[in-house]
Amino acid sequence: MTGFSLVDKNIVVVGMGLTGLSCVQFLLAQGAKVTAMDSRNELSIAVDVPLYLGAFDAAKLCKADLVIVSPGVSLQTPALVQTIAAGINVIGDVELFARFNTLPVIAITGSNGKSTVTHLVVEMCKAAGMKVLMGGNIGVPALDLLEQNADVVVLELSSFQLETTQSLQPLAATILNFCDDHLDRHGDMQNYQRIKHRIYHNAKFTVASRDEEATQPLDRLMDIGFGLSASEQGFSWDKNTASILFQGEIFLSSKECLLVGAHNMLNIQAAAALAMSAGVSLAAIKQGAKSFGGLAHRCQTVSMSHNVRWINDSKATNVGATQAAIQGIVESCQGRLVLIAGGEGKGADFSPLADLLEHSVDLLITLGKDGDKIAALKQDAVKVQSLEQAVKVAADYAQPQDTVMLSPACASLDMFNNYQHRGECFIKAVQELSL
Ligand code: UMA
Ligand code: ADP
Repeated sequence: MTGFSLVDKNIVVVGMGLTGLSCVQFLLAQGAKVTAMDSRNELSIAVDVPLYLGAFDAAKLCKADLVIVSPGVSLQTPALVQTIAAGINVIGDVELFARFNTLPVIAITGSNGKSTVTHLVVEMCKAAGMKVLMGGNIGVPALDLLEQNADVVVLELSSFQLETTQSLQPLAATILNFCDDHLDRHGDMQNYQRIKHRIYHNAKFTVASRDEEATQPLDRLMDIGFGLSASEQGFSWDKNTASILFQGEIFLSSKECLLVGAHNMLNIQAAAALAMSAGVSLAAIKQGAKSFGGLAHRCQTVSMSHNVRWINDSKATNVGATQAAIQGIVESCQGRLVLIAGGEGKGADFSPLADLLEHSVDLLITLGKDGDKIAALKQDAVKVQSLEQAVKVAADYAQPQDTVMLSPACASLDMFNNYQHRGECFIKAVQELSL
């Protein structure tokens, strides 16, 4: 956006995490007068601007020229409701990024697969010799990418970020899929989907699932589709040859890929469609897809001790991810499947798991705040108090050829710092079994 000056503007940054800190640095460099707020009572990091801790002060917010709110802070927070009602512009860091960015952007959202698709697109662009920047919900605040030279920026965007973004004009955008997630924050599925659809506003090319209409743009036809059945158009899947098709012709056999499971075949298709929109050749797309081995904490085999396969899928923080993980893993199970699930359910309905729990899972072990709700879906589920205890129960039960998978269908914050911490605790507990 040209002509948008921040010089001498009174700007309040709300939330002093990764996003807030990146906003403060950016705004200071732009010559703004910056104030920071965080609802914690203490902050262990130094901030270069006046900082107000504790309950947000609506009076201070209402005097600002602009308020930048971190994704983890709900717009329903009473002080922000008051600020918005007072007519103050409240935006997020991605909106600020969009107003200053001059590079082509590939934007990715969806309930599951965002990080995997983001990395796949990056690999495909790199295989084409492009200089590529990656950021957003993936852990690198979007503003940190400004001022860097590149051919393309690949952004993973959450519903929290899209809720406060209007000006992004992606070269290509996708909603990968939908399942119940973050309903504690967004209220209901309709509102959650409405927020995610903001990614298509002003997008040049749109990529969506042929199988899931809700992912498709509301006001135009999608440009490239992907799906789990064969199609003459876009990317698709041929069950008979277990291959990804492009315009009805075999493009890539699943055997050539390191990624496994139907959900990952969809992820490769979506990434291919996005990369193609950015001008990446089919050869480079194929090369990128073949070389990508997946990310930590997503269906990762972490031990084969005593011939039992232990899988860490700690990043499965919602029901859809755990469904995909069970479906993907069952195909390669030689023995029984033990599932460890539970945590902070974020208001989700767990009943879509019932069928898989009954037919594909032999033993269910649950823990965490909403563990009991999952346990109620399967007879003889074992409820435990800690992940270490869950691993012990699983180890006592498992025989050679069996698989034990941590795929919680819940966020981790009731018991752990984040999903990485939960995954690392799982790996440690599994490693300690063989000591
Ligand atoms: N805070 C308040 N009041 C509140 C809530 C939070 O003051 O009511 C403060 C906290 O005390 C803390 C700061 O805000 O100091 C944290 O801000 P934040 O929660 O927005 O987190 P950031 O560190 O800025 O990280 C965010 C994203 N986090 C969330 O959306 C919750 C990161 O995504 C993202 O990588 C990062 O920006 C860079 O863009 C993480 C995430 O969990 C991975 N995302 C959710 C998900 O994937 O499900 C959406
Ligand atoms: P996100 O960034 O959206 O959380 P990730 O790529 O990190 O997505 O994957 C998170 C979890 O979702 C993983 O545990 C994985 O098993 C599952 N998953 C990955 N891709 C898909 C997909 N296309 N559909 C359903 N689940 C998926």
